[in-house]
Formats: sequence, C-alpha cells, structure tokens
Amino acid sequence: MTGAPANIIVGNQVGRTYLAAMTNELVEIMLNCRRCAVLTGAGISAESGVPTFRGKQGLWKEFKPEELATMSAFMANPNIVWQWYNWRRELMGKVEPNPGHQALAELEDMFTDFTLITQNIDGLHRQAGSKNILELHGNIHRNKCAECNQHVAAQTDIDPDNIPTCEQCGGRIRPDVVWFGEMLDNDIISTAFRVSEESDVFLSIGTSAVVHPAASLPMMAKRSGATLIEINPERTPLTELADFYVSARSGEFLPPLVEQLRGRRTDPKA
Ligand code: BJW
Ligand code: ZN
Repeated sequence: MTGAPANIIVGNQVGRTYLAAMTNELVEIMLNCRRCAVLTGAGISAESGVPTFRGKQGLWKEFKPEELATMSAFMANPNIVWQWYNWRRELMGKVEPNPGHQALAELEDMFTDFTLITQNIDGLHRQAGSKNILELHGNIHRNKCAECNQHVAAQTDIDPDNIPTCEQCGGRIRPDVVWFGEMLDNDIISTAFRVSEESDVFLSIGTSAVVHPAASLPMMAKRSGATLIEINPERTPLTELADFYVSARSGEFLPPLVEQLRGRRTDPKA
C-alpha cells in the first residue's frame, strides 16, 4: 500500500478557526484518552534557535557524525569533540524554551498518566516546566567519565586541551550524551518502551524518526493500539503510519491544541 496517513492537517492553515473546524476529531481523541506519551526530537527546539541534525540547515551538513558523536571519535580526537560540545553547550545554555515546550508542560498537567520522552539533550523541556521526562540521549549540561561512567558533579567549562580526568579511575571526562553505537540507559529505554506500549495516544513531534531505538517507540505505540499523531513540517518514515499527520511547526500547532483542551479534560491532576 502506498501509505497516506488517515488525516492530514496542513500547517499554513493552523489557527484557531482552522483548528476548531479541522481538528475536532484529534481534539476529541485527546480529550477522551487516558494515557499520553510524547516523543520529541530536535525540531521542537528549532524554534528556540537550537540547530537540528538532518535537513538543509542541520548540523550533519557541516559536521560528520562519525567524527564527533562516537566513542571512537572521542578516543581519537577528544579535544575536537570537546570543542564541538563546548560550542553547543554554550548555545544551549543561552536559549529559552519556546511555545511548543511550554504547551507540552501544560499538557502534562491535564493527564494523570503522561510521559515526555525526548531525544534532546538541551534540557529545555524541564526548563519549560515538564516533569515526567525521559531523556533518551542524555543531557549536555552533565559530564561523566568515559571509562567508568561515573557522573561528575561540577559542570564548569572543559578545556579541550586539558581535559579533566575521573577521580575514581583516571578516565577522561566526556559529555553525558549517547553517541552512535552506544547503548541507551537501560532503565530509561525500558520505561520508554513500556509507556509507549501502554499509551492511548502517542505524539511524535519534531523528529526525523530515523535514529533507533527512539524511532521504534511510535511504531510500537501504534502496533499496541495507540492513536499516532505526528507533528512535523516534513514527512518522515512515520508519516504513513500516523493516524494524524500535522504538517506544522510544533510551536505553532501545540499552543492552540492545548488551548482547545484547557479546562475540558476530565482527569486533571489533583
Ligand atoms: C520541526 C521543526 C519545527 C524542524 N517543529 N518539527 C536499527 C536500525 C538501524 C540502525 C540502528 C538500529 N538500532 C541501532 C542502530 C544504530 C544507530 C541508528 O539508529 N542509526 C541510524 C541513523 C541508522 N543507533 C544507535 O547507535 C543508538 N544506540 C543503539 O542502538 O545502541 C544499541 C547498539 C549498540 C551497538 C551497536 C548497535 C546497536 C544510539 C543513538 C544515539 C543518537 N545520538 C545523537 C547524538 C546525541 C548527542 C548530541 O546531540 O550530540 O542523538 S545523533 C542525533 O540524532 C541526536 C538526536 O537525538 C538523534 C535524532 O535526531 P532528531 O531529533 O530526529 O533530529 P533530526 O535533525 O534528525 O530531525 C529534526 C526533525 O524536526 C526534522 O524531521 C524536521 O523536519 C523537524 N522540524 N523544525 C517541528 N519547528
Ligand atoms: Zn572513571
């Protein structure tokens, strides 16, 4: 079957009137579901000024992932890897959550059962007020030991030419993020699989859905009977599987969606 999602909502028509007219069904589903899981990717932070990875202006156009986001790159050129992470850490330390992050924080308060699974390492969801967050790929504001994985408390800037070492084992300090070829934290990914499987509604937002195991989560949710909603201006491998494909920026679509739900859901947290 040449796939097409059941419902396509086109971004340039997003607006209050349009939402009222065209997304009634989506809103009804969001009003009546009990368990909501959300997967976010770099796209949700794009409107805050954090570059995405893929696409025309993505980081991978300018930088090679295998030279920066792998353990072998770090072993070969730790100073180059640290220069790159220092640059990104500084950038991510300056940016602010956008209306998409804020809408998801408000959405969480409408559910007794809500999990935000993010591939992002920028910490913007927590800054926006989200609480039940699973950070699949770590957090750029933390460091750990490259050998024994021990977390390091103080987070001062790392001098790429004089990388600090672990007090416990002497290993080099690295950013606490998940590189290609590395396992995700077992508890975090197991919980992510469980909540995806148990969800009634699963929103995939701002991810190209090509990096596994994260990309398997929406597929698993759909297979287990969840309504799958994708929000992304570009189509992805997930689009034809989705029950609703919203071709819009997350910061434009999520706030009016949440506005439609405000005060109308029946299981608000006490
Ligand atoms: C907007 C927007 C707006 C723009 N609003 N939207 C199964 C099949 C095939 C391969 C594998 C597999 N299992 C494992 C693999 C290998 C690999 C993998 O998946 N490779 C694929 C690329 C082929 N996976 C791994 O290695 C993972 N580990 C693992 O599986 O361990 C087990 C294992 C061990 C040993 C051997 C084999 C297996 C680890 C993956 C770690 C990914 N790490 C990175 C870097 C993190 C640190 C850092 O940031 O520096 O994570 S890579 C990068 O990609 C980053 C992201 O989290 C991740 C996903 O990217 P994301 O978020 O989707 O961003 P983009 O840029 O791709 O997309 C942005 C989207 O937003 C676009 O679609 C835009 O249209 C959209 N957008 N503006 C809404 N305003
Ligand atoms: Zn160590």
